[in-house]
Amino acid sequence: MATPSGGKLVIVGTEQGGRNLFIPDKAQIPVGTEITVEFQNKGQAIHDMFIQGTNFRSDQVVQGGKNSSFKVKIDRAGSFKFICEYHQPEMAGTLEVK
Ligand SMILES: [Cu+2]
Repeated sequence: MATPSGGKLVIVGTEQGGRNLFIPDKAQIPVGTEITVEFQNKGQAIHDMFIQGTNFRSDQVVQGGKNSSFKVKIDRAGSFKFICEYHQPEMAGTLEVK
């Protein structure tokens, strides 16, 4: 479970053992608070990170070895799925907002 540190939440996208995945695939942020998500592509493939049910997303194309930071502020508590649009459904995670 990842939580923000200094207002920043780091989520890695990569490949391991032939699978595409987020590390970690569970994170928690406070409701109504703006944080910066730094999505780090540490793999070889193109990945992205999109928080479903919101407009918050990384750049649509994040090349291997690159990062993409974006602001997130969600005003309602709940559980939000985040996905890589290139590798769904396997590459997904859960963001808890509370
Ligand atoms: Cu991906």
